[in-house]
Amino acid sequence: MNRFADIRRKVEAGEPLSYDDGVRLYESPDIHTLGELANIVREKRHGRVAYFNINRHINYSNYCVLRCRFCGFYRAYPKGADERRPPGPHPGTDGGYELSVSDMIAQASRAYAAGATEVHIVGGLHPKLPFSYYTDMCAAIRQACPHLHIKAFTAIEIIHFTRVAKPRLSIENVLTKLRDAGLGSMPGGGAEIFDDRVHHEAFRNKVGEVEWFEVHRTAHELGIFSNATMLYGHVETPAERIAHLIKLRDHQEESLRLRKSHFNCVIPLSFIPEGSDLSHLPGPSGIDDLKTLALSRLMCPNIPHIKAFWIMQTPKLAQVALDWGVDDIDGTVVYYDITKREGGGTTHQELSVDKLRRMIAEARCEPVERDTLYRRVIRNENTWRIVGESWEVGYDAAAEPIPGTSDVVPLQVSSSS
Ligand code: V47
Repeated sequence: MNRFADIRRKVEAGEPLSYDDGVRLYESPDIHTLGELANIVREKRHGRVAYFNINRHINYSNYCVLRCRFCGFYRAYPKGADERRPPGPHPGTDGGYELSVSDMIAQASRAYAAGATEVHIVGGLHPKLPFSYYTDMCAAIRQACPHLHIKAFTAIEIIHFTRVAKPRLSIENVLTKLRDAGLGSMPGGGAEIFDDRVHHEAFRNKVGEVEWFEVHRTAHELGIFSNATMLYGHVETPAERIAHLIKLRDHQEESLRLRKSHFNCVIPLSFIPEGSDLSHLPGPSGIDDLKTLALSRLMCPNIPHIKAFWIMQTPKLAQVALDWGVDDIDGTVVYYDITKREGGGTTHQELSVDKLRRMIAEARCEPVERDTLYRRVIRNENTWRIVGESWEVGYDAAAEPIPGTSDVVPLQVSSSS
């Protein structure tokens, strides 16, 4: 019964757990005590509140210069393609696409008109698009949707932009230009697992932890908030996950002490093998998901939120995880192209606000709609505002965010301009 008395004492006293504590907890079959301990940290910070948001994920292109083995999203850029061609789908190139800036405005505007507070924008490392494409995209969305929060670009994309910019730019310059154009904060993608062996085996040519942390350090120095992910359940060991989480905790400790902003959230991403070069692997089990989410809560008590991204953990497991340290389940999402289940599935992956609220309430939590920075969103029939802000935004909850919904693959709809 008292197997974890020493760890419980540390958790209750708010002391950091050691690497050995983390490994011991992972190796124990007692997932209930693990969940209970994680919930001590969760409830100290958030009580029974569980957050969701009304958001829209938009993937601007799946062309990528990398070939990460865990990724089923990337497509090779066609050899000999005319770089001056208008962005759009390119039949015969295995489903490759890139959206024009006007496609992006159209998608963001529809989401905004239907009441979304956030667009989450990421894509592959496109070999040809100039840096101005990304600043133009942010500026155009900012102009069309003044209060829509633009959360965009993983640390890996930011490094890519430093290289495609002509002349090359520093990380600080890239982030400053994007922020001036409208970027609000950064998502946590591209972290995978901070370990040389795993890096070599699963994503050899991607920039590694040094650069990933450098981007987030610079963002935090500039006052840009960001998130942090961990992709688990492929070729890494549980002990390597613990080491990854401790690196995030150490970075956060520095950012809280020295910088203007910090990580808001850890998102442990459950590996989906379908469509990747690692499709022979089984992917994490439900127990493994729960253990990893709970350990993320326990190992990183200085990072405010732990998110179960329902697209990857599934809505059912994300709901149960609200008792395993999780306080956030992401949002409505609507379209998601990076991972798809069930034999390649559709990009239309959506949960309604009603469904999100019901899932949370059924788990005996209080559903709270947040904005990207975890401020409460207050809605009336057709306006929303954020607590502490003087402006409000009108919307039409009945508006269909994207015409045609489920059978349309909007990422392949292009306009030329
Ligand atoms: O960087 C790629 C991962 C990430 C697979 O910050 C895969 O709020 C599972 O970062 N199975 C993108 N994961 C998603 C991401 C994210 C998602 C939700 C919220 C936030 C946030 C960030 O997806 C990539 C990569 O690590 N990924 N392939 C796969 N087969």
